[in-house]
Amino acid sequence: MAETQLDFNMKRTSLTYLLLLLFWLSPFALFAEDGYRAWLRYEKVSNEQLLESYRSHIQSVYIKGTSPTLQAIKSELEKGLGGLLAADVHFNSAIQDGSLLVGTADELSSFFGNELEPLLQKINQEGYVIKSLQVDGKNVTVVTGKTDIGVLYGTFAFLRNLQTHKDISSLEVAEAPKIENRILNHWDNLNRLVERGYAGLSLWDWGTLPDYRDPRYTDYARLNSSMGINGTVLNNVNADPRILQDDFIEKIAVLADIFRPYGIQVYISVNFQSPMEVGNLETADPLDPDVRKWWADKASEIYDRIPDFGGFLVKADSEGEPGPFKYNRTHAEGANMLAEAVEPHGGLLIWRAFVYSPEQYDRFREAYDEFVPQDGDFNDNVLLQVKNGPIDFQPREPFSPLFGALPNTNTMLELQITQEYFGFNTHLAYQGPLFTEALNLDTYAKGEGSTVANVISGEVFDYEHTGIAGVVNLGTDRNWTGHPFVQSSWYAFGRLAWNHSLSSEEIAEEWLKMTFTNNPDFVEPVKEIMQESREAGVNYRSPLGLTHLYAQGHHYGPAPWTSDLPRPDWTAVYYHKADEDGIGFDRTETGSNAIEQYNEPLETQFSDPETTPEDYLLWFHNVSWDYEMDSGRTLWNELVHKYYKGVETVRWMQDEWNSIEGLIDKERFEKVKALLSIQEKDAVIWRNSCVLYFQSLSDKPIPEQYEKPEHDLEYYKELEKTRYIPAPRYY
Ligand code: GCW
Repeated sequence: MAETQLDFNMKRTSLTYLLLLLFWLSPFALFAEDGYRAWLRYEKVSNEQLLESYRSHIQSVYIKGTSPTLQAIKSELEKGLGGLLAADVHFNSAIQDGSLLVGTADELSSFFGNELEPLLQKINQEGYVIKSLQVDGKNVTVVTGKTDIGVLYGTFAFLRNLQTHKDISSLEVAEAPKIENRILNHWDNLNRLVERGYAGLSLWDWGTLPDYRDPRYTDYARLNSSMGINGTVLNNVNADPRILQDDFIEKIAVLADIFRPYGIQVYISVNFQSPMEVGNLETADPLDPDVRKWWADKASEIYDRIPDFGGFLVKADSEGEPGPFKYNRTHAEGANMLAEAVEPHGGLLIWRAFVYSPEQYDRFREAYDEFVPQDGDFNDNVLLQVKNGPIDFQPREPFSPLFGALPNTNTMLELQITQEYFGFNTHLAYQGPLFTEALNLDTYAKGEGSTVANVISGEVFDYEHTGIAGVVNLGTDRNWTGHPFVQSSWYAFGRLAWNHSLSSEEIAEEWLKMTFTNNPDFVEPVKEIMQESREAGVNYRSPLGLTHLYAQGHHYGPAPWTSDLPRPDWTAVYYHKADEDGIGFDRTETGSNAIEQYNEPLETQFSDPETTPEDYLLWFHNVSWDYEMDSGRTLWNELVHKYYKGVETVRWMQDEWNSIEGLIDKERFEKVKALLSIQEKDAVIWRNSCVLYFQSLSDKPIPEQYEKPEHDLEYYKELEKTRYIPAPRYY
């Protein structure tokens, strides 16, 4: 009896296992996807023919070197090839047909002599070469570079070919980054709340560091390194001085150890007042010898623990953060003191140019007016970090005139990946088109072709150091970014930091293939959605050069009526200047004359509404509601048209997304679908709030063909006060 019972139990257990196995093999389980792997999913290549071809080209791996980076490469190849080819990866010490040779050019030179020289000459220390060639009559593929890190980047690039189903039979690639420092900025507070972060808590679990090394830190490094990101600023620019305490330095050192094999240097944001806050000094005056010594000692302490520490990032005399002004010192004096502290160790000092004060009549002018007179005053290891636009990461801005105006100051670009002004984690707003637009705008600093990208890569002026930064919101959400598509902006930033001549479209395509599927029935329509999504966001929020119509503080919904705040430059009316006659900020000679900050021919172009691109019209001009636009519509009708178009595009995005149902996993399909429906509702709120508010000033009708706003203006004003805002209060 007992035996029978046992038998039965065993059968039941086996049956349970069998059912479980069947479940895991079922499409539901196979497609289970939480987004954690992001674009490094390494799913088996779905096309059988291609799979066979890949298997024949990669039969084994010959890897030379044992450094931690080479070990990271080996483990990535195990994961990557193992997954993509659905086969065990054989590491061989002999070369055969179908060998993948991986190692630095020095290590591998015995195999190919000088054959790779012409390609190697095209790359720098971080670059890589991938080439199909013959060694001793065997067909092999080489992934190499001048350094281990170059080989790592090459490995990721090689895997990307497989992930995106490219032909790998005759590869010949030589790639190297043009920008030296490709850095993420985390606005993470030490209490783990992330300023403008919408994806959970900070990744850095300071409470369990340095003892616990969360495996997630390594995955973070892998994802970033796969794009060539080589630096990360761990904490918020609104910096807590405690980051410089010994206990934090220990914690940071562990993160640096984890990131090092992946070529990622750590930086921290520091508070200018630190010598007083954590150092017991009575002043933080940058010219005071004790203060200078304090910083120099602090830097030495850090470098003792972290020899490849990147340096400091500083937000000073900006939005209430302390800085040199209190001591009547200049930005350059403040920056140079810190630069001298890190200089003996090879560190960089990154000083932000995000400054504006309530006294200034036009916030647009301020950074230029403060920094241009100091061009040439900054030390060689200082980089000035400038946001792409003159105001603040708005859905569309002209470029900051600082780009192209600082021949003697290393100037780097700051972009925002986190969607502070694009609907947080609920709206789909791929930033690729914004980033490429920002990079490709021409400053005319040295004639045509002096694009922002060429300025920041040191091609226009001879900069000592170059850099690009992306403010990112990664958090503890399983998928890192909250909205699955914010991953695409993180990816776009990384890819453009490596190669700014890529198009947003090709990046979107690459990302979609790696993150979802290579199926063109999915990739094509969703790529279109991504490409349109930024413009949709501009249209339903602030078309034609309007800006900053946000509800204060959180920046989620609209409040174009805001007029009464402690600082005028935090109100919306400051930016749109609408009244019964017209709308827009006059930045020509009759107004703030900010356009004088641009080089010719831009100054002349922007001085006349007729020659100003309509996308920037209200950035530079106050025009009448009846002003005639290119379309033949009046400005009022065009404005209404754009607002309605923004909502229509979101509805079109919904339809397109619905059309791909069944082509990807249910989890992500359903999530994006639900988020698009939130976005549609929000877009309608934006449109109605703005159109009704501006109508209260223009006194013009909403043309017949458009659906009437559901509610009146008062309703939307009230909504601003009562609505739930989907973000943490970090302040
Ligand atoms: O746009 C503003 C943000 C602040 C941010 C600031 C900055 C970190 O609203 O949250 O502070 O920019 O860039 O310093």
